Amino acid sequence: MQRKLFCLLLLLVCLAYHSEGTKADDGYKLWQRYEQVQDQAKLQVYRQAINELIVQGNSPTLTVAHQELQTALSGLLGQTVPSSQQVTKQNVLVAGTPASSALVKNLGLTDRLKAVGNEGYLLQTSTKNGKNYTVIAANTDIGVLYGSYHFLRLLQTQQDISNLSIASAPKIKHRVLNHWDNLDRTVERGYSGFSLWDWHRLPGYIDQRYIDYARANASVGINGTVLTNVNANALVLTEDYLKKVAALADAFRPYGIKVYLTARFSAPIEIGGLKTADPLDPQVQAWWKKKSDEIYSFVPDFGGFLVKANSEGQPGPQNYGRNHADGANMLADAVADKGGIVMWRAFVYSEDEPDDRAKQAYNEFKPLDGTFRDNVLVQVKNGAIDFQPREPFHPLFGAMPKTPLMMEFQLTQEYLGQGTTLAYLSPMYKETLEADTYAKGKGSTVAKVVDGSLDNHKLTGIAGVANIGNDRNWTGHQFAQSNWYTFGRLAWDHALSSEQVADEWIKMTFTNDNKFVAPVKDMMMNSHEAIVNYMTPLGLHHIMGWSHHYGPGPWIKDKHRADWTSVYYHKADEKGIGFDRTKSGSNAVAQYFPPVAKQFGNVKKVPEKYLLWFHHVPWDHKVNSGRTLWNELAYRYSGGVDDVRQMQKTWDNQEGMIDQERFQHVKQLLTVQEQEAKWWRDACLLYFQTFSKRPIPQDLEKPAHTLEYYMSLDPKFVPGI
Ligand code: BDP
Repeated sequence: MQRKLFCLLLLLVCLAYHSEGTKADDGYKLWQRYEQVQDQAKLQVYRQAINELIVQGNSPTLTVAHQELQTALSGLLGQTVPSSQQVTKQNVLVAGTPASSALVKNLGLTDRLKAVGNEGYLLQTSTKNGKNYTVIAANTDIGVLYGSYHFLRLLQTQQDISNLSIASAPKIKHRVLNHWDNLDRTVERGYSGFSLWDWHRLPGYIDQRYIDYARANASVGINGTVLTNVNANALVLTEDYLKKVAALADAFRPYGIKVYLTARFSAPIEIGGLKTADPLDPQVQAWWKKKSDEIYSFVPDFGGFLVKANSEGQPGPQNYGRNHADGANMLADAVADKGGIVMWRAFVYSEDEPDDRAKQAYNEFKPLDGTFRDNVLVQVKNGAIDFQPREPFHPLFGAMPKTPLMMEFQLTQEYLGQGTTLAYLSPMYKETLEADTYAKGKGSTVAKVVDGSLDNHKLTGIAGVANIGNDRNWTGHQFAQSNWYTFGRLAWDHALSSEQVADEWIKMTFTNDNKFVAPVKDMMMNSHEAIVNYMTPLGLHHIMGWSHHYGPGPWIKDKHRADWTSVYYHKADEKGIGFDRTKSGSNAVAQYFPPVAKQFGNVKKVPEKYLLWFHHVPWDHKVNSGRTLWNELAYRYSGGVDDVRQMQKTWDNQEGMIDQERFQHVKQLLTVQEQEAKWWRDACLLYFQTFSKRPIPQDLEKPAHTLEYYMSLDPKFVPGI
């Protein structure tokens, strides 16, 4: 009897453990989990509102929309929704275009549809002949797919769907992931395993991952993917590889995703047998034209090329005395007749140039404004150095009105703690997008430059350097999924708030329970600032470990390039710290429009977060808090560590709210992050103290080791190099 009771108890415990919310979960499903709606009242309402699904039309894209709706609805509603071609029930969910669906055509949406363009959609509640319709309507099949994902998001986040009248269209045309993936499957600056692209088994083997990758991208409106590293390998342009590229393009096409490749500028020599890659040489031009035609024969909707040229040792037009426009235009001509584009990167700085690295891209590119072909976008990183934890916006934004400028954000956390750190990056992206360039007076935000509205460009784009690899959960850190999600959502609509995007992502990824959502959202919202504080507070930058960029390395000096050392950037000495970019220094501030230049150039007016980016500031300088600069630095570094501890507490309180697997994954990584935060704090304060010669304030935690100890740390085989 006792044994029976024990077994029963054991069974109950097991059942409880496996009940909703505690199931083991490896994170593979991202934000597309489609678990049954938790709120019972809402569930009933949804079940009533959708008793039939009608998707008319059978293109590949409509077919995947149909499948996605069916799978998702049966998961979310916990019951199969019958799917038919004719209305037989009372409350019908309809998806289609006026061309694919007579139902959609006759629902009187024609005028409103005009406003949403090629990729947009309407979500509309309406009644006709006594029936109730929830309509997902678009002008194109891909619009229907995007609308379907939006509709599902409403259910996943338990929104009211009883009276829908939503019109949505993307603000930016090309919303593209940049994979820095090599053909040997290593990923430059990748912290989530190896490349998704299994080149060896392509084209014969289509991994289910490719499909799930495409689904995830389409669900947030990403419509392009650059498959290969900007540090390019010409091999990908050879026939064998183009067949593999074609197989990926075929897999992605139904999801509205175009494939792009990086073009190695010296490819005509390396794989074409030519003696030169001079962009003005007719043979070189002919080679690229032929190569492009060949690519289009494999991939008829090939998107075009992304190019890193004359940057960090990569070949480019300057090797032949030509400029960036000469190079970009040659490639642009090669793809123009097929509708291709060239994304030419402005991430350039010269090995031989003694001038401030922050100024060099502007100096090289601004004079070229107006000389690029119509199908060229110049792709500019968010800041002028290189994806630092925080950078002021790049001065090129607003400075090239005749050229469409494409934003390049980094999703992979090269300088932001890499694979171990919880960093929600929406606030950082928004900080740049909302920055005012004053190019055409107040309100000339970076976002308006990028979405084309400031200078009336139709060709617009935004790129995110992907954080995706073959780790089971795609992004290494569970929370890094949020940056993939955010990138897509902001690329579609940069006016969304970081809070809203986080809210959606948490609900879709974990749970709608506000006891979890509210604190976790707060934690995410503060996460970027915490990292900035324990790594590079007050405008410090580029002081991380040599080459792998992991951990602190403010002492890095005497390397073959000054601008790859830390001392070049922080310039600490016994007087103070920071890079003087005002008139008395490099005068980089002058690259901004006057109102911005004035603000950044004035030590009393510069936002404190950029203080040491623009100024060399005495250790005893009083900052906003009333503290001296030295003390403020110490408090910031310590505050960053405290914030991570707070994140740990917040997370610990969530135990039981979600599955153990993801809970433990995040918990362990937060423990690692706390150790790394202390490492940053102690190493940086001890090092800067050798210049400031001032004590660390009494009430702050003391460094655990000596400076020599921190300087001796030399992590090996850091991923991603
Ligand atoms: C830097 C990376 C380097 C990239 C380069 C780039 O350290 O690996 O190749 O940017 O964007 O952030 O080209």
